[in-house]
Amino acid sequence: MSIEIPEGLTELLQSFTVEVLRNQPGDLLDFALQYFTRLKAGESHESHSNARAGKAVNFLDQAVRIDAEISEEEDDDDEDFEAPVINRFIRRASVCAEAFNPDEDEDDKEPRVTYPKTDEQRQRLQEACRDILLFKNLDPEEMSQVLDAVFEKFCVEGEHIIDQDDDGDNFYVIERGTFSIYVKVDGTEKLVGCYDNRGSFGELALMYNTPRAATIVANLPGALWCLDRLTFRRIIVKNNAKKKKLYEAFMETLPLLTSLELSERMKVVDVITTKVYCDSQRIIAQGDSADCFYIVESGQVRITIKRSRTKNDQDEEEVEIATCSRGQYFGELALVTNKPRAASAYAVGSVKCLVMDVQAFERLLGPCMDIMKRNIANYEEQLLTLFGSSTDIEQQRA
Ligand code: 1OR
Ligand code: 1OR
Repeated sequence: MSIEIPEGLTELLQSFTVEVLRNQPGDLLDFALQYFTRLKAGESHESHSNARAGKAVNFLDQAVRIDAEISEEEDDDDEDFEAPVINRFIRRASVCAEAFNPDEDEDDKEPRVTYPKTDEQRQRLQEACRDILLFKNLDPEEMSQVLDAVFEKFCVEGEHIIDQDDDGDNFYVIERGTFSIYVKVDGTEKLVGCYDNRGSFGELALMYNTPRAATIVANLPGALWCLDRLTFRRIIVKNNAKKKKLYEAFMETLPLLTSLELSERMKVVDVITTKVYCDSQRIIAQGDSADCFYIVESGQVRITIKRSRTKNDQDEEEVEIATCSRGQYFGELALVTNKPRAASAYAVGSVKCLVMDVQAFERLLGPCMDIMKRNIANYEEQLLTLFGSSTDIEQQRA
């Protein structure tokens, strides 16, 4: 008895197998569903690869609707717009180094992703992204592309958003929820930090094409905004390349960073953002909880501390205790001691600071801790001179 092999079966399975081997999807069934659905819809591999001749194509690229293609095909028919289909669950099995040349305009080559959003979603998204340092230096057009490209993900308690050593798929901005950070130390996972309803994570693997450096687990049901790897690289990494050119020389002049290797100093550039303050603007408020570290790029910063005018008096005055100018830093004390801000900081004239978040501070500035601790010991001495007894110091710090 002979079994007849239907015409086309071999080719069909072969093409599918090639795509699987190319993409190494985490969820084979999901990948197959996407692949065959697209095939059925006539959006075959071949038709797309013709449209993007010369570029190695993988299935992830196929699933993304490309702006250029949309405009060619449907420019005059906006009403038929269809949400893009992106298999965001595909995890890259291996990542090769993608050199980034900031002088080359990648905009025309890379796919643009758009997830339509309701006004309510867009408002929540803008709120969540407001303080994300990596977005701070983007121009309005770049920011708008980022807002278009992110998609929402709801997570359940205990869900692993990222597993250490995996390849990087997305960058995540927290909409709500708390997330624990674990890092493997001698094979055992150690809790090293936590995100509490704000912040972002997952940028390192995408920036440096390295495996995930930590595991991130949702402690509660929560929500995240996810930015896919391609868009992250096209916009954020490109922006960082510009930043590197601007700040390379300045980094070399900072006494604080002398203990870092050149490559580590460049990583500092990747995570910093610039913030501008006008005259008298408060940068840090004494007693607040801390999440940032500052280096003065230009202008002067006045550090003040509150002091009671008389003993047992609630009436306080602010005394200037130090000024920081170009190349000096402040805001490290609360991060090192894990206490509220010990002093306030105000701009004198127009001030520009480089700002780094606490996670980056802990991750990158470990080797600079000796210098910082020496300085902190100096504060203690100055404080003794200023306030006299150590009991007063404790009161000031309480
Ligand atoms: P990623 O793409 O490597 C894991 O995926 C993410 O965890 C990482 O990007 C960071 O965004 C985030 N060391 C490494 N990654 C960290 C850390 C961290 N904290 C958050 N992430 N350390 C903890 C610092 C508080 C250093 C531990 C030694
Ligand atoms: P922070 O995170 O506590 C306020 O936020 C910053 O002001 C602080 O980190 C330091 O960077 C800086 N002398 C000089 N600078 C200080 C001092 C200080 N305290 C805080 N900062 N002190 C000596 C006073 C004569 C006070 C030590 C408690």
